[in-house]
This record gives sequence, C-alpha cells and structure tokens, in this order.
Amino acid sequence: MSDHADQHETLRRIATEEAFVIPEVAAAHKVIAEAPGTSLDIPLLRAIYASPPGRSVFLDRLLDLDELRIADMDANGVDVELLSLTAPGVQMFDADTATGLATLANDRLAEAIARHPGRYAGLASFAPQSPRRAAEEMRRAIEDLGLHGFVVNSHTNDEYLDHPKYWPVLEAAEALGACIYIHPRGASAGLADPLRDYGLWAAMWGYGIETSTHAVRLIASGVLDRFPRLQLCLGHMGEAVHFWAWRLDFMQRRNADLGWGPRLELRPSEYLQRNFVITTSGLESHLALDFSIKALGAERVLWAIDYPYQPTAPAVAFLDSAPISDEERALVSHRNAERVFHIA
Ligand code: VNL
Ligand code: MN
Repeated sequence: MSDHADQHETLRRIATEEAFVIPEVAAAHKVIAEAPGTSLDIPLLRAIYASPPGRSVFLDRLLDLDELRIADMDANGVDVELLSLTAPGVQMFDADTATGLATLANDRLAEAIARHPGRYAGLASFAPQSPRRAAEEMRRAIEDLGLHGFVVNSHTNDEYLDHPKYWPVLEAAEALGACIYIHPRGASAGLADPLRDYGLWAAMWGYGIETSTHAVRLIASGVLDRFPRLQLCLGHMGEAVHFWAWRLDFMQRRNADLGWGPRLELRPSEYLQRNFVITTSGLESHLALDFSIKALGAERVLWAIDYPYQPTAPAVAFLDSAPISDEERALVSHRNAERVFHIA
C-alpha cells in the first residue's frame, strides 16, 4: 500500500450534515404530508411519509440511529456523524408542538450519542416559533445535554433570522459559542412560484435559492455587526454564496449609498471569512472544493455526506481523491469539525 493510501486509512472522517428523525416528528411530518397545502416542503414529505411511503428507504434510514447507520459508517470508514433532525424539522408545527418536539428530539439525540461513544455528535433543534423558549432550549442542549451546535431549517413561517424577533436565538448561539447550521427547506411563499415545476423545489435548485437568500439576508441586514462572534454554517458548498463575494461587496456598498441597505462595519466577503463555515454536503465537485478553499481558506470548509439523502461511498471517494494537500485534507475531513463543533 502506498504512503498516500496509508494516510487515508488513518484519516479521521467526521461527516457534518447527517439527517435523522424520531418517530414523533415523523408522525407529525406525515400529518403535513397528507393534508392539502402549497408549501414546497410538502412534495418531499409526501415522498417520504405519505402512505404508502414512496421513498421508504429514506424513512428507514432516518429513523435508525443504530444498526443501519453504524454499518454504513463502518463499511465506508466514517468515524463520526454530526447528526441533525431532518428538514423541515419542527418548523412547520405550532409553537407549543414545535417546542415540545425539539426538546424530545434533543433528548433522543443525546441518548443516541451516549449509546455509541465516539461515533456521533449532534446539532440541537429549537423552535424559532417561540424565540424565548428556543433560547432556553439552546442553553439546555449545550450545557446540560452536551450537544455540539444547532440546526435551523431556513425560514420559519416565511420569516428569516435577521428579523429582530429572532435576535434572542442569535444572542444565545453567540453566547454559548455554538454554531448554527442553516440547513435548507422548501422556499418561503414569496420565493416559491418559479420553483414549482420540474422538481426545482427541492435539492436540485430550490433549497439553494432559499438558503443562500437566508445567508445573504443575515449579512446584508447588519445583524452580524450586532452579533460579531456568531458562527454560521452553510451546506452544499456554501450554497454558492462565496461565489458571489465580489458582487456582494460591490453592490452592498452601492446599496448603502442609495439608502437601500445599512452601512455595514465590514464588507460581505469579510463576514463570510469571519462568521461562516461551509460544508461539502451533496456537492461532490473537486472544482467547487478548490474554489471554496481558495475563497474562504481550508479552515472554513468541512466535509459532509448528507446521509441518507446522498450515498456515503461517493462522498468518501470525493474526499479521498480531492487534489488538495494532506494538511488541507485533514482540516476538511476532521480538524475543522472538531474546532467548530467542539468534537473531542
Ligand atoms: C434531500 C437532500 C432532502 C438533503 C433533504 O432534507 C436533505 C433530497 C429533507 O435529496 O431530497 O437534507
Ligand atoms: Mn441535508
């Protein structure tokens, strides 16, 4: 075996956007799947949860935190999965249901991590529908349960986290030193109509439009001047936001001159460098990886699979065969995840 292959044998792999569900949330998603509605989350919920399940292979794997998942990890050399409740999480439920289910999901997540020492870490859910209770649950999840950060599935009732009502959530994450992973979901009502054809609503295109817009709102609103130490994570190779950095910088200044937006303390590209990390989930392109490392630095790019929605073996092969230095590979594969998500 060559030295190169040897090095890969011992490289710790931490996958950072790995989905699960608990039966109680699955049951509540099924109710949404079987009711009429125009939300762009409904087609995928129907595919997964409506009876008979069209994509039960996803459902089985989402519900499993033991045999199937650990076997898939072992077969592919994945050391750790950073788990998060699958989209849209609790964000389509009423505030009380959402708050209760987030708490339950976080308890189950902590139990799964304890059952499989060293194999899992976890991002806590919270219910933005009730920002004060969300902030309390965020404190409990980090301080009592020992979870490793947070997941939010983009908009909540068509509102974004730059809205002042959500500042308690941003304040809690910053104070706890815990990163918020902004995961996609179906686009908000105002973004939705051109995404209703050809399957554009989901992972092919709509998720990226929704989630990149969320990230740009957080930058352009000035909310990162209020919470300068807040750490945010974007999947899917940064949802391409960093590709737009030059234009964001140029046009944000013009916006400020026109009175269309605030005067920011930093340029948009500087917030990307200070407040964001990105993951490679579901975008296994060496060209995009090379661009991302050059644009943001290798210490801001983390590996992910997007299990069970993406297959594990190609995600591992993508990492192992990436034309990057051993130092960069170690950062992307595990060191950045260890630092950003406090994984031992
Ligand atoms: C898909 C991919 C769905 C990644 C996801 O969450 C996800 C998909 C619902 O391919 O449909 O995180
Ligand atoms: Mn995902």
